[in-house]
Amino acid sequence: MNRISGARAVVECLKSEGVKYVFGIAGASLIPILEVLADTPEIRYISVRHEQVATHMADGYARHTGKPSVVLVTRASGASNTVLGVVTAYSSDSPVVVIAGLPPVQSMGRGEYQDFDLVSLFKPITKFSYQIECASKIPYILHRAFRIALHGRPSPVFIGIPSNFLSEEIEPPFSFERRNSTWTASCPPQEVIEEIADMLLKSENPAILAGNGVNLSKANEELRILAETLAAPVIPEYCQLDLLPTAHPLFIHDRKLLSDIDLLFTVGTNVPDFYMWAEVPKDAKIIQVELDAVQLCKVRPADIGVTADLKAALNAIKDSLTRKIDDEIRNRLKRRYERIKGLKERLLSERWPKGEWNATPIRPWRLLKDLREALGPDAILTHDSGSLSTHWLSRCFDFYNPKTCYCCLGGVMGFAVPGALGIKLAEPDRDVVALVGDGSFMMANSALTTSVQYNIPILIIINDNSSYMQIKWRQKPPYLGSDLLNPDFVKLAESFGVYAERVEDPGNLKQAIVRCLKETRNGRTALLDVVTVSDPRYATPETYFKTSRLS
Ligand SMILES: Cc1ncc(C[n+]2csc(CCOP(=O)(O)OP(=O)(O)O)c2C)c(N)n1
Ligand SMILES: [Mg+2]
Repeated sequence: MNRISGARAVVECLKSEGVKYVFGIAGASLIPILEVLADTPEIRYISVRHEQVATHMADGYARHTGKPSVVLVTRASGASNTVLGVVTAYSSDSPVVVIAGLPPVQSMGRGEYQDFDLVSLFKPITKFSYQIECASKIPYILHRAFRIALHGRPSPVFIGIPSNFLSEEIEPPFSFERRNSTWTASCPPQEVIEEIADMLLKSENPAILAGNGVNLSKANEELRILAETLAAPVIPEYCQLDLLPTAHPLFIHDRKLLSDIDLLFTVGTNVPDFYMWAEVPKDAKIIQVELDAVQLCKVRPADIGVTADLKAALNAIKDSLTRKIDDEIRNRLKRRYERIKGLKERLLSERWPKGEWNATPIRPWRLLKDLREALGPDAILTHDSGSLSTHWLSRCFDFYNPKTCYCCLGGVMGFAVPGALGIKLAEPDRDVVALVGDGSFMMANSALTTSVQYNIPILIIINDNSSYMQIKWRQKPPYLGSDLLNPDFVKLAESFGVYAERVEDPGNLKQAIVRCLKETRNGRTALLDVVTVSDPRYATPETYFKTSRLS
C-alpha cells in the first residue's frame, strides 16, 4: 500500500467506519485534515460557530441513528468548548467521537500555547480518552475508539492527535475497507431466565423501570409484550417518554406508583434517577437486565443482575412467563391489569388543568396541546433543560412512536436546537421540532446560522417566559438572577435568514405553529416565539395545582 499522510489516515478511518458527517470549527492544527476532507465527497463537513453546537449536532445525529458521528476541534480552546456537549452525549449513551488537533508533540509538556492535559479533562465524561503517541498508531487507535464508542453502552470518546503527526507519512497497517463489525450481546442462560420469570410471577406488585437502552436496542415491542404478559406497569426513566405510546394502559409516568411495589425490574436504564429510586421500598426485590455492567447495582444491590441483549432477554423471559402462567395466575394478572388500567385512566383524566386555556400570557399546557395537535404522530421533538421539559411535557404531551423524543439528559442547557439539526440531517423528510426555553435557546443560538448555511430546516418553538423558570420557582422574590431581558427573538431570527413569528394570543397559537411548519416543509427554518406566563406558580403541575386549589 502507498504511504499516506497522518491526515489522510484519519479520514480513511472515518470513511471505513461509515462516518457521514464531521462537525466542527477549523483551527491551524486541523488544516491537513480539512484539506483531505475537502476532497472526500463521502463525508460532509459542517462548520459551526461554537463547538458545543457541533457536539450537540453530532449527538442528535448519533443518538437518533445509532451510528457514530465525529466532532473535529482544535487544541484546548476548541476541545474544551465541546465539554458540555460531551457531558450530554455521555449521559445519553451517544457514540460521538471527538477528535482534537493538539500542539506538535515536540512542544508538549513545556507549558506552551494551549498545551493542556485534555486526556484527563475528557476521562470522566467519555468511555475512552487517549492521545496518539506516533503517526503510525492513528489507524489502530481511531478504529479502537470507534469500537468502544459503539459497543455495549454507546458513549462518546476523545482522541487527541498532535498536529505534526497529521503531515507525517505512514505505511497503512491494514486496508481501509468498509468493515461491518457489529456488537452482539447474548441472551442470558436459560436457568437465569427461568429464575427471573419465577421471581416476576411470585411478586404481587411488580413494576418495570425502563430506560434509554430499550430505544437503543429497539426493544420497544418486546418491552410492551412482556409488560402485558406480566400485567406490570412500565415507568419511564427521566425524560424517556417515547419508549411506549403515551396512551398505553401500562405506561405510567408517575414515580409515586413505585412506593408500594415489592419488585422492581429495570430494563436498559442508565440515569441513576434518585428521586425515582427513593420511592422504591427498601425491601423490594431488584432484577436488572442491562446493556452494560456499569448499570448493575448502580443505585441499589440487585437480586438478579444480568447484562444481555435486551430484545433477546425480554423475549425469552416472556416465553418463560407464558409457559408458567396457569389459569389461577392468569386471573390474578387480569385483575392487576384492570387495576393499573384504571389508574392510568385516572391519571390521563387529571392531566389537564381545568381553566385558563385562553389566558394571556399563554399557559404551558396550552402551548403543549396546540403543538401536539399541529404535529403529525411521526414528528420528532427535541427539548431542553427547563421547566416545560422537566415538568409539563411528561404530563401533557403524547408520544406515539419510539425515537420521537430527545432531551438533554445530563441537565445541560443548549441541546434542543443543535440536537434537532443533527436529527434532521438523518431524517430530512420528517418534521423535527426543537422546543426550547428562552434561557436555553440563548445558550446555543448560533445554531440558527448553521441551519441556514447548510439548509437544515427545523422548527424552533421558544417557550418565552422571560425567566430561568426552572430555578425561579424554587427561589423567593426578588428571584435573584432568574429574570431575563431577552432580545427580540423575531428580529434576531430574521437577521439569520430564518422565518419567524411571535405569538401572544392563545387563539392564534395553533395557526402560527402550522404556518411555521409549512415554512420548514418548504425548506426554511422557522422560529416561533411563544410568549408564556412568567409567574413561578405555573412552573410545574405541582406548584400550579397547589396554588390553584388555594385560590
Ligand atoms: C449549562 C447550564 N447552566 C445552568 C443550568 C441550570 N439551569 C437548569 S434549568 C435552567 C433554566 C432554564 O431556563 P429556560 O431555558 O428559559 O427554561 P425555563 O425553566 O424557563 O422553562 C438553568 C439556569 C443548566 N442546567 N445548564
Ligand atoms: Mg425560560
